[in-house]
Amino acid sequence: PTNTATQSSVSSASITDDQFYKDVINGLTSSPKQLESKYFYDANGDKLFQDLMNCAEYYPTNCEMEIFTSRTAELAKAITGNGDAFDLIELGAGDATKSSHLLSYLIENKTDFTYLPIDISGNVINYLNITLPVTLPGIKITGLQGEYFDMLKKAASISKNRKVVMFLGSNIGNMPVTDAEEFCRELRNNLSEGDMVLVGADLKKNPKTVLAAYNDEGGITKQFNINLLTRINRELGADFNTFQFDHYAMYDPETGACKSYLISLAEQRVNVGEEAVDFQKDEYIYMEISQKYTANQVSEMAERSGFKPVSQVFDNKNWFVDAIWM
Ligand code: AVJ
Repeated sequence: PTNTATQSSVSSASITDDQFYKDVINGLTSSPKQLESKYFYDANGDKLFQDLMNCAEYYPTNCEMEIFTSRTAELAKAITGNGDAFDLIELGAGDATKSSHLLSYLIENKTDFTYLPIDISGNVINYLNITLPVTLPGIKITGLQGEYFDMLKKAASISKNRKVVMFLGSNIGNMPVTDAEEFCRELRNNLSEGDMVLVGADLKKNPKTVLAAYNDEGGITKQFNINLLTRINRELGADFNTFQFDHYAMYDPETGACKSYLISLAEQRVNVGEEAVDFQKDEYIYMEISQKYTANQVSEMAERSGFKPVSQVFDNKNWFVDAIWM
């Protein structure tokens, strides 16, 4: 199929230097083809993820929300030290709906802390910087837009306070197990003695429950994946025909890996910037992993990456855990 590309509206000189462009070309010229799920979150992707969180099948947000609303005191007790000021850093803060329950509890209890949300999305950081001082009067907030470790280093250069790093929503699941472990080790290396982390992980459960969350009846997960193709079209002057791709999700209860793919419905050529990418019919693009763990595997990961597991807080169904490590 031929599409009418609109590359004239894009200055390719700047685009080819762009990290997004490099990552997309790299992924689409690899075998098998892949794209990075961290790029799902443009303004449209943020909105689609909001829709996902509101859809019946997508349970992780509700589970962690239950932990943050009904076990707030426990979480606060675990992370509050001797009363000295500390920095509460959140990696991938999103709209901070979960953490705001903890923030509100800490403020009410006159805890001395500064909230430093870090997110790849500039929309998200602007939103938090503007709305949180209104919804949570008295909050000290410094939003940081960028990659996690760049911004973590920046946070450490701004303040020498003890750090508590939150990594919620099972965002850790968007890495394969060995990468997640490496990520935790790097996190540990960026922290000091006495610093803590609060990691949210989605737990292994009935495989049908997991699969349904990533294969919803309403097709929001499909749109969420397809939106990355639309983003590539718009931002990188590509000509994906989004109707020629379908979404496929699978969950392996043995490994705990839940993976999403986009399947090419036809033999087709897609132009991305200066590159032509050929697809076989039925060829897949590997889009995302959402890894599930047992509670023990979460503690093992802590230990293997140089942390000490301190405590674990579960929702009522034991579908999700917020683990505290030192
Ligand atoms: C935001 C990474 C936690 O993997 O469950 C939701 C993203 N992908 N549905 C997840 C997502 C498909 C989500 N995280």
